Amino acid sequence: MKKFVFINIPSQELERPPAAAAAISACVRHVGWDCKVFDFNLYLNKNVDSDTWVALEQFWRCKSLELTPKVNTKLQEVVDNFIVQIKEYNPDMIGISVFSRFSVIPAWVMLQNIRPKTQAKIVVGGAGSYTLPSSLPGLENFDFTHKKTTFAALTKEVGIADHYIQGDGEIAIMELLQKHETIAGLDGITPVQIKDLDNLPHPNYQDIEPKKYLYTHEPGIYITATRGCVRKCTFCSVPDIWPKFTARSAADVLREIKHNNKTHGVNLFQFTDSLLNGNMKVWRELNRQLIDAKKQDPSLANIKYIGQFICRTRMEQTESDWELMAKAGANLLVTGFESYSPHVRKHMGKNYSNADIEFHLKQSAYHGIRNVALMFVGYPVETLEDHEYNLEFLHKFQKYAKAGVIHMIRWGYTGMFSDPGKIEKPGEVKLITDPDFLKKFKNLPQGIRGIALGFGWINELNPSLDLRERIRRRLELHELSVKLGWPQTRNREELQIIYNILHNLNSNSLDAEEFNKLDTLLDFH
Ligand code: B12
Ligand code: SF4
Repeated sequence: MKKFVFINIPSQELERPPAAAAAISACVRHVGWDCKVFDFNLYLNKNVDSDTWVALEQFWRCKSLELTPKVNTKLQEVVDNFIVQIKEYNPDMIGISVFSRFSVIPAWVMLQNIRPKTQAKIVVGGAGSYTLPSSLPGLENFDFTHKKTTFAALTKEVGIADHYIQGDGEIAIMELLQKHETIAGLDGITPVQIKDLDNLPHPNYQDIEPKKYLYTHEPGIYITATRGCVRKCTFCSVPDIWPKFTARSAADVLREIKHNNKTHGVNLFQFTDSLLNGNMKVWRELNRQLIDAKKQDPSLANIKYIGQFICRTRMEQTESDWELMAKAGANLLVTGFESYSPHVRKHMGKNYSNADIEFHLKQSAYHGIRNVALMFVGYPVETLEDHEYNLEFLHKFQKYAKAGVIHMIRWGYTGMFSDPGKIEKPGEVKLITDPDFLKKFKNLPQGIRGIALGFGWINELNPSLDLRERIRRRLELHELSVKLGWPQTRNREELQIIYNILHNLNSNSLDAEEFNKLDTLLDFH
């Protein structure tokens, strides 16, 4: 029997087993190959001390410029030991999974080390593998502006991988192992979205037992019920990645939930979907079936779920939808309200009203469902009046933040747009970029330089919203959030990036000095 190794690359959170490993290993076994998952993320974490882990994460996230010799030596030792295990299994093919852009550097290290030590074919996949490889050490002078290449394509080009798969991996990997002639998504061929999610093998966790992960409260599992979205918001890449919203049947999703509850004893399910409530009919049905299953089998009573959610208009939902969700186990909804200004939301392509937001939060409060509120600061059409709405949001819903109904808020600074063309609208948005930005960021590490360049825009039709003003608004919202006791998520990292970027604007007309002490000026509690 042919053998496949799936390697999960850091840096990823360690809360739950990686979903891609479970999905792809199931497909590999489905076509008659033996498969073993090796989670290098978990292995590394277990084999280095916490200082080394932090140093590695910082470097991979482009927050530090280099690793100390001590950390480098330790990393090399762990990589060598890890590869010994792979060699013992003696695979015919190795899959390398690159979760996000923060996995690009460690994936490069793994490939360079493993390639000379194996005869196995190597295939690279994952959302991080089709980002620009601009963070890779040694490629500082590579001209990515003119030679657009993805990390995955580069690995094939330099010979450390044989293939790469872009987009959803399930069908593509099965076809690769079965030696199909043309495979959508393989080696630069345009990927095709999977239309029938019900017929894919269910993800399998036999090698990545959820209880072995470093969960906060209880072990859990990722689950995917839909791909794509029913909306097309200007700033979002989801409709480009998955042009058609596709949902599994409620019955198939429930089968997977029950199986993982019985096999691994997990009650917590985190949906990877871009939104849970994309198709209200399917959504209601899943909740109903979960409630029925809980009634029939009391051992399922503690099942709960978390996932991303959209705020819907009052017309699209009823109070009983919320009751259904609560009974089915809705625990945490990550909801992109995005702005409290109707004007900004309208431009984004979100047509719910402020009364709809209030209804959403009221129902959540009534049923004890928590929310993470995702908000944008400095969207190109945002005026001072719009910004005032966001400040009002903090005052108006403070009671929900204090009560835990809004478990966290994230004020996302508006940086780079994946497709600026989708934002531009005659009479409203005409984006121009400061041609000097590249020069101004020459002191930044490559990985952060990419992010920094996304700061260079200005909307010619709303010129007072320049970089300084966008950051001022971001800081004002941060400070008011702290003052009013709002729990915030991920803001330290984001504000530090903003700080570093300002710090490096050495030839900019902006006076970066006043932000130099940002770290000590700002209260992060
Ligand atoms: C859940 C999630 C999270 C969770 C959990 C992450 C985790 N497991 O560690 C949290 C909130 C913690 C998170 C964090 C981040 N995330 Co996130 N996240 C997601 C989300 C919503 C689902 C991911 C998932 O599990 N999907 C289900 C699995 C099955 O899909 P998958 O991993 O993509 O794998 C499929 C294919 O990629 C492919 N594949 C994957 N590996 C391999 C390997 C081989 C060999 C093959 C053939 C195929 C293959 O096949 C799989 C099945 O189709 C996605 C968006 C999305 N809807 O996909 C974003 C997404 C992956 N995240 C993203 C980002 C940027 C991040 C962060 C960097 C954000 C930040 N600034 O901090 C961090 C970094 C992660 C970290 N260090 O912890 C980006 C990645 C894009 C990029 N180019 O970097 C995505 C795509 C969102 C987006 N559109 O921007 N994330
Ligand atoms: S609703 Fe969310 S996932 Fe859908 S397009 Fe808008 S931002 Fe993207």
